[in-house]
Amino acid sequence: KKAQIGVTGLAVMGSNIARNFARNGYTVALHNRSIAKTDALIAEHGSDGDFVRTETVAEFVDALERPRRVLIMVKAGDATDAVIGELADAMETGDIIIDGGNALYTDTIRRERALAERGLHFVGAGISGGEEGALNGPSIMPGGPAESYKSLGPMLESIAANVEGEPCCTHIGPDGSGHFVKMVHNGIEYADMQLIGEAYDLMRQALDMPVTDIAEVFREWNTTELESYLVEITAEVLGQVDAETGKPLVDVVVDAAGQKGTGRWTVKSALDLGIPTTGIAEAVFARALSSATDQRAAASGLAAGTLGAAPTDRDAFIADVKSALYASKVVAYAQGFDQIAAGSAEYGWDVDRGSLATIWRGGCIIRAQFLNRIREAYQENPDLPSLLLAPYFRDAVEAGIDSWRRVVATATTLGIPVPAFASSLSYYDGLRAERLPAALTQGLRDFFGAHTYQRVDKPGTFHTLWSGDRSEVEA
Ligand code: NBP
Repeated sequence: KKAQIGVTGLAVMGSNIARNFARNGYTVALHNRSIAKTDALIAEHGSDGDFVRTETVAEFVDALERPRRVLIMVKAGDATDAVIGELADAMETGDIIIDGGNALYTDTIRRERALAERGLHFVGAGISGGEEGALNGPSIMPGGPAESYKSLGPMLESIAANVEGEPCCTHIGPDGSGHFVKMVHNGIEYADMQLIGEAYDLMRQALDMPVTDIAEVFREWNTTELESYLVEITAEVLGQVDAETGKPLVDVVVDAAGQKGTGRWTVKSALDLGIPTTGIAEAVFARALSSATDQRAAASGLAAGTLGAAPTDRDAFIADVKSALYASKVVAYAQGFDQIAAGSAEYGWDVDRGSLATIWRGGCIIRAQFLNRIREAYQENPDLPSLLLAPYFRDAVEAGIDSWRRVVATATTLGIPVPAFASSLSYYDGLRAERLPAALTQGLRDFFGAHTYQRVDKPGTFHTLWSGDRSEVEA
C-alpha cells in the first residue's frame, strides 16, 4: 500500500506531525537524514498508525501515491534547500512539496518559482503550536498554488486544531503568503509576551506583590476577555516553585530573553513595508536589551531620579493594568494585521484577514478568545482601515483609555520600564491625532535638503527659498 503523505525531518516537530497524520488514518512514509530518528519514531510510536519506514530519498519517494505529497520538517535555511533539491530530483510533474518549517517568506517565493519551472507544486506552510500542537492539532497556514490545496487541504485540515467545528487551517494565498503570515503571527507572539511581562513587572515592582499572588491574578484574567493560551501558561510559569531553592522559578531564571529570529524578520519586513509595528519592535528590542548583560551590569548604578509614590489602591491598580494590557494588545494585533494587509498588497496575495483570525483561534501560541472579536470585525468589514476602528475594539479601548494612561504614567514615575505599553499608547495617540509634528519635519527637510512640502490649503508642491528671501515657490 502506498503512503498518502511523506514526512522528512523527524526531529520533534516532524515526528509529532507524522504521528498526527497517522492517528488521523493516513498512511505515512517516514524519512530522516539519519535513520536513527526514523527507527526511534517507529519503535516508540509505531502503534499510532500506518508508517512506512524508508532509508533513502529514492525509497521514500517511491513509497508515495501520486501525486506525491511530501512534508519537509527540517531546520530552516540551507537544510531546507538541500532537502528540496534531493526531493525535486526524484519527484515528477504534479507532485507537491510542502515546507512546514519556519522559512523566511522570501525564500519560499524563490523556491516556489524554481519548483514551478520544474512542474512541481511547492507549498510553504506556516505551522504554529510547538510540539504539542504538532501532535494534537496545530494551526496551519499553507500558501502556494490554490490547485495544490485541493488535494492537500483536506489532509491538513484533518490534522489541524478545530474550533467550533472549523479547522484551524485555510489556504492563505500564493507562494510566500503562508510563511509571511506565520512570521507576523510570531511577531505578534513576541508583542503579546512582552505585554504580559510588563503587566507582571508592574504588579511585582509597583505593588510589591508576591509572585504567587500575581499567578493568581493571571489565572483570574484567563476567565475574562483576556482568556488566551499565553495568559493561561503565564499563571503556570509564575506558579512554578524551584525545587532546589524553594524560590519562585522566575526568580532563579536568568533574565536574558533569547530569540530565534522570526520577531526580527517581522520588524525588518515592517520597516520595508513602512508599517509601524511598534508593539512587535519594542518586544524584539526589549529582548535584545535584556540580553545585553554586560552593558546592563555596567549601567546598573545609573540614577533613577526622584521616584513617585507607589499606588495605594492595589485592586484598582491591578484593574488598570488589566485594561492597559488589553488595550496594548489590541494595538499590537491592529499593527500586525496592518502589516499583513500591506504584505498582501505588495505581493498580490489577497489575504483574507478574517479567515486568518479564524485559524489562529486554536492550535497556535497566540490562540485567544479575543480572536473571535477580530474575526467578527473583519467579517463585518473586510477593508477595515484599522482594527482600532472596529466598533467592538473602539469601545473596548475607550473604556480602558484612562486606566492605560494611569498605568503608563505610574510606570514612568516609578522608573519601571514599559516599552510596549508606552509605545502602544503613543501609537494610539498618534493615530487619532488631528495634527502631528510631521509638518515640522517636512519644514526641516525642506530647509536642509529642498525636499519640498505640500500645503493644507491648496494643491501643489512647494519650497521655501530658505537661503534666499524666504519666499515660497512652487516646486
Ligand atoms: P530542527 O529545526 O532542530 O531540525 C532538525 C531536523 O533537521 C532533523 O531531522 C535533522 O536531521 C534535519 N536536518 C538538518 Br539540522 N540539516 C539537514 C540537512 N542538511 N539535510 C537533511 N536534513 C537535515 O527540528 P524541529 O525543532 O523539529 O523543527 C523543524 C522545523 O519546524 C524548523 O524549521 C522549525 O523552525 C519549525 N518549527 C518549530 C517549532 C518548534 O516549536 N520547535 C514550531 C514551529 C515550527 P538529522 O536527524 O539527520 O540531524
